[in-house]
Amino acid sequence: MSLGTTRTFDFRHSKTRQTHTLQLTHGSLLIMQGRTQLDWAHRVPKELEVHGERINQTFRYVDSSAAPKRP
Ligand SMILES: O=C(O)CCC(=O)C(=O)O
Repeated sequence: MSLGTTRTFDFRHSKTRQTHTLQLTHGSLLIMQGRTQLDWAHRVPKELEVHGERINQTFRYVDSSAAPKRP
């Protein structure tokens, strides 16, 4: 849940390197379900200038058995 200033949110697929970008506007609710957390990296990229404040509230279910294996 995003509250406040709009920020960019990026996804990059771990194998194909396909990317998606979206804007998290005030009141946005982003749900990452299925394999999203396993197959995609995500970030709020640094920006040179951000005007205003933003609060992000994240709820996570952590399933350690589904974690990717380290090489
Ligand atoms: O600030 C955000 O919306 C991103 C939060 C995030 O990437 C995370 O909780 O993993």
